[in-house]
Amino acid sequence: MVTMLPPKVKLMLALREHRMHHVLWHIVRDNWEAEDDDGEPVFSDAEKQSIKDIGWEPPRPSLDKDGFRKENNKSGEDFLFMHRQMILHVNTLLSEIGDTSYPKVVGWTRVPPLNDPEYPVPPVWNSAQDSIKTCKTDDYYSNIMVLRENDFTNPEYLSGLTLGQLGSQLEYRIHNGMHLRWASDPGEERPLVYPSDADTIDTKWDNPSYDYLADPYSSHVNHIFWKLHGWIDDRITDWMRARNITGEVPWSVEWDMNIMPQHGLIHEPHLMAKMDDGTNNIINRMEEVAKIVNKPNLITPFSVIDDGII
Ligand SMILES: [Cu+2]
Repeated sequence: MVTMLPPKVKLMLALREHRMHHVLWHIVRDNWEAEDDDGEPVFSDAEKQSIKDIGWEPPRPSLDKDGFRKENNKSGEDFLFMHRQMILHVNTLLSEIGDTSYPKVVGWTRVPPLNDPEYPVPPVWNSAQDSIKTCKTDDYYSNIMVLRENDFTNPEYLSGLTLGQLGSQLEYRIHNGMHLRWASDPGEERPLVYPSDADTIDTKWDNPSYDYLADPYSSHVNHIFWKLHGWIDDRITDWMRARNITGEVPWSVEWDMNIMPQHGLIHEPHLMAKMDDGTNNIINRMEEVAKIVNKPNLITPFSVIDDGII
């Protein structure tokens, strides 16, 4: 049965600070090393320095200058860790709410197959980007997605990967495709670059009804995000089993959640009740980062759906 997120959770996730956090986290790490068609870096040295000064330098870039995955720099662990933090965050709020119909995040037990009655693939729309059109096809499921699912649940395959390789492969070889495949026509789409007469992302996109799965500003507001990320997160358990690892997840890198907000959650779930100076400071810093990254030629999050950009 499909259960929707309790309204209180959806409202929390729709807060601007959570939207900003998620979109910036993905944009900064995807584009840190990116170059445009003329071979110019997407972020200049000065811009990178500003982002560093604000505390938002990605610990490890996830893509190289050409948009290919960096599989061996442990950036994949960042992906798994940060999204696990998001799940823990939502679970904390869910346990406070105590709604028995939705006690905690539970991932898909398998990627929804063709014609799944509970999680049908929403229809394609005319203006959808090509990568969305591709991911929604039956062919994409049958020839790519289900094979990847088989790999990522196969102990033999998993045992040959490091945790960082697993995270990188999951993110770009199946997770991005899932975001696009289950996205619904948003009607109006948030422009990736806000207009020159604006100085930040329009607050109209903060409405809880904007929960478009193909935009990281809104994807986590959509209940399907939690099904697919639950599935991704469960692969860590499969991987540990395949490598005979018990106990804690053997993260090989350390995160300091206090000084590096990009790693984890920025707030307690009670955020709506208490906004203090610390919260405002975090939000202001994100607004600064949003200004720096507001430019064309960015690799847009979720657009890398294979080993390369479609
Ligand atoms: Cu994400």
